[in-house]
Amino acid sequence: MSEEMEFNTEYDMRAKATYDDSDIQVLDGLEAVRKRPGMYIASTSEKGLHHLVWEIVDNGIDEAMAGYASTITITVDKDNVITVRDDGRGMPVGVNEKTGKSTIETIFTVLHAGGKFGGGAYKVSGGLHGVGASVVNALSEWLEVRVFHDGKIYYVRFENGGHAVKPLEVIGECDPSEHGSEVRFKADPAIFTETTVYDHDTLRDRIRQLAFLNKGIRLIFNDERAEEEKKQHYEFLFEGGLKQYVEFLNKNRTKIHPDIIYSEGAADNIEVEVAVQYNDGYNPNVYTFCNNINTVEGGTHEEGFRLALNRVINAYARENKFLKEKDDNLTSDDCKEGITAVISVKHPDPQYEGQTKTKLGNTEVRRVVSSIFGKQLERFLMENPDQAKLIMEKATLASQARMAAKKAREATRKSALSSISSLPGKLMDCSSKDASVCEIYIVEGNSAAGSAKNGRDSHYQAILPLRGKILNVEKARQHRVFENAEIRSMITAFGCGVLDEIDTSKLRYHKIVIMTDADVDGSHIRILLLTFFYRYLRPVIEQGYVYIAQPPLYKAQKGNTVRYAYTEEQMNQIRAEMGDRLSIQRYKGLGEMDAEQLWETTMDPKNRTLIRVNVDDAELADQYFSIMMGEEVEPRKNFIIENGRFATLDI
Ligand code: 1YM
Repeated sequence: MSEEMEFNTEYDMRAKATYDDSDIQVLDGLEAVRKRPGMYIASTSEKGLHHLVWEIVDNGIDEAMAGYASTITITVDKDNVITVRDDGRGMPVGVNEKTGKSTIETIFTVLHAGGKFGGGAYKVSGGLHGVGASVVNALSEWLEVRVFHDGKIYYVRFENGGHAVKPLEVIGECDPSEHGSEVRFKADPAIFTETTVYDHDTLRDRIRQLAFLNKGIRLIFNDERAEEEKKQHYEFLFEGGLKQYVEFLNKNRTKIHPDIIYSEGAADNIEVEVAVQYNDGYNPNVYTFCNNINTVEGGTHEEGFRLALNRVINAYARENKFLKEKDDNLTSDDCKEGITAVISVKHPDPQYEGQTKTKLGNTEVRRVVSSIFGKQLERFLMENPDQAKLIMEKATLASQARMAAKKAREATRKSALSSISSLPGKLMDCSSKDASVCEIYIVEGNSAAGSAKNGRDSHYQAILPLRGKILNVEKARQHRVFENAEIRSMITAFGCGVLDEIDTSKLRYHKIVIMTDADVDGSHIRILLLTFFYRYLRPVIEQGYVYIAQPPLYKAQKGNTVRYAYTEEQMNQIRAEMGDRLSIQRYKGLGEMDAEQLWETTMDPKNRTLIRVNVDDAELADQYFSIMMGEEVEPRKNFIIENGRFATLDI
């Protein structure tokens, strides 16, 4: 803990961030944004569409974090029009000197005007994608702004690529006590060609997350689209902040100690909030944020956290004789086994690094987090000796298991690295050695594997049959995982190692295809495999190498015409198209298909549909695995009902 550190919880995040009407730098128009939207938002797919919402919500959050707003309401209308409203000061209603137009028109028509400009201002919530309100306007079919201020309602509407229809005007009166800003927009379908329909769960989950990350701010979400099975109205307000976030993340887990370790503080203009609780699982779940952005690649805040956790736990373990003099220190992994932790920092000038620019780089953050969290963790252990004991026992057990695992793992790694001759015997490898074209099908069951073997193109398609049961890695310590025969053969076949030793450049197949039956058992095996990939081979998922094969559900035949249906809807359509006297076969398993059928329907790149697995949201994936693999039946049932989207395996 450094002596010179100052703790200043009164830090004003907006210290130099006041704008006035003349501050706005006049930049290029919106034409450029419409021409090349990809340069301004992540993409014009569903992800980019949701981005528009976050851009506007961020402005409301900024106003709330500055202390002026307390509630932000987000509404999706039937026609997928978004309305975001806050109860802050209201955007400035004056005229901008440089542009001669209203400040509001300037914010919405001049690139970057609403975000960082003139050097002094910064946005706390944005930063990564903080492209500003003008980009949202540029990519909307139309956009309206209302400001409630001094008893008046100010209004301006933009159309046609972001042009104001009329200058800002007063369109009515409101109660003089009312104040705030409202932005309403409709995403332009000419830009968002894939979809302009917002996903209920995506909106709800992120809004809830923003409420956890910004304690005391009320976030309201209304989904007005008629969807009977979904609740329409949510109100999120968490006075406990990250403490409640960890409670939420751990709700389906068995906690090993009752109280959440919570710490917050500020130093050097950096605000820090950390919450931690251990569960009886073996995997760590550590989520980090900077300025509300999920820094999935970690960075200096995570390093600071890890340093403190290590330092404090080892010191306590030695002092209280959980470690003997001759024992080695507990490693970082030992201290993290079964931990659920959320780390959130707010920084005036974040630097992002890494492949996806989601790794926090500011070096001073390491020291600040380590000092603030370390101090409060130390205090928690001192004040709660019973809970401290449980944590110490967990970490020391982890350490013993780690040593056993190391031995098992070395054996596996040796075989993984040695020559091709040690590839698993049941692997039917392909002849090509060019990983970029090679595919490996992980196939459940012997008869299916037989069909796959005979149907495949052996030049680039390898088959790995799974015989034994796949281990549930969520419920097993590492050394058990590495002893499992099916898992060993996958690791050896893939050739890229696992966990922190993974090197995806050594991956022998750039498509790993999970091919299981389209029934309950099949989906269970698929989830077990995905859990293993997620926990032990995550970069392989992240880099897009994992796929799910989609075998057909039905074969429909009339005379010489044969058609396959992959969904119930398709089957209905085929029925409608082909009329009666149709012979329909329902496939119960892959094994029922002969080699030719399997090739034609599921393996031939010309016809097949492969679903790429992605991990967009680690928190959700993690919940998914802990619930799907856990012992409790009720949460699993509810989760499946609530999260229908997992049917598409977008984990
Ligand atoms: C529904 C979205 O944008 N609220 C909002 C935005 C601003 C202000 C208040 C605001 C900020 C300041 C002074 C300041 C913005 N103002 C600007 C700019 N909600 C939403 N609420 N007065 C009002 O930062 O000093 C940009 S955003 F540039 F005009 F100052």
